[in-house]
Amino acid sequence: MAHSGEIAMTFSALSAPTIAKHRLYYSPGSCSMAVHIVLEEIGEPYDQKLVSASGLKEGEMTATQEWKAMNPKGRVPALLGVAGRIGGAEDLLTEGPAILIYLARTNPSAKLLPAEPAAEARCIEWMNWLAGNVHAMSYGQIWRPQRFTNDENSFPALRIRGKENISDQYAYIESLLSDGRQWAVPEGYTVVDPYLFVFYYWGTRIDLDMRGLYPAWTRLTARTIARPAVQRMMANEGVELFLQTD
Ligand SMILES: N[C@@H](CCC(=O)N[C@@H](CS)C(=O)NCC(=O)O)C(=O)O
Repeated sequence: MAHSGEIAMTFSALSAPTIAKHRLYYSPGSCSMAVHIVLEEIGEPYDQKLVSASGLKEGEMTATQEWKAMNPKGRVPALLGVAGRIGGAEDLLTEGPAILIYLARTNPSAKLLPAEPAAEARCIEWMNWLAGNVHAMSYGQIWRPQRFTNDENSFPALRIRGKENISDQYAYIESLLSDGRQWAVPEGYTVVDPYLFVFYYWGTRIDLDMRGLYPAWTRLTARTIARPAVQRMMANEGVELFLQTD
């Protein structure tokens, strides 16, 4: 693995140490898993730092002053080591899809994003919808209803609506994946597939019968988790998903 705690070192054939090129700020089981997988896919040295989003284990670290000084949006994933700045810390890139595209573009030999503009746009088409509609809207309604209303009495209704939205969106994903394609973008494995993995995993977390309801998506996810890079991310983050597809 290319990471170990604060500063990752890898050793070439001559045992010359290499300092990590990037640092991933992540929360186990969150949308940062997609970036974590892609860092493992490209195999460049990186290190990782926990910024827990759930509050279950380590407290809600995304909401601390310390983290907000780095990323005023108070979210993960974030990747350090990307030239430039839009807000927050210098050289810190936020927004999962932007990070995925950056990593794929800077590591073309990994072939995680098509070079042809129309095919690249298909990947962005997928990720923009997943980030905006499935994540921010539907999972927001389920897990963060306070973002939609101050009225706590409305939280249960919002959670129900969020689950209905997820049902519609997941049925749409299944319909897309049922045409015989192997990966989200038919041409091959891209950064969209690690991103889709996040939403499949979250489906299990909200107790959807993912295998029963979404067989094509389940087969795609089985192919995804068979990849060594995905296995390494899952072991590192303690994420478990057992799929039997026959
Ligand atoms: N638009 C951002 C959303 C990131 C996001 O919401 N991340 C979640 C984890 S999956 C988070 O940091 N949540 C903490 C919070 O909402 O306070 C992206 O796509 O990267």
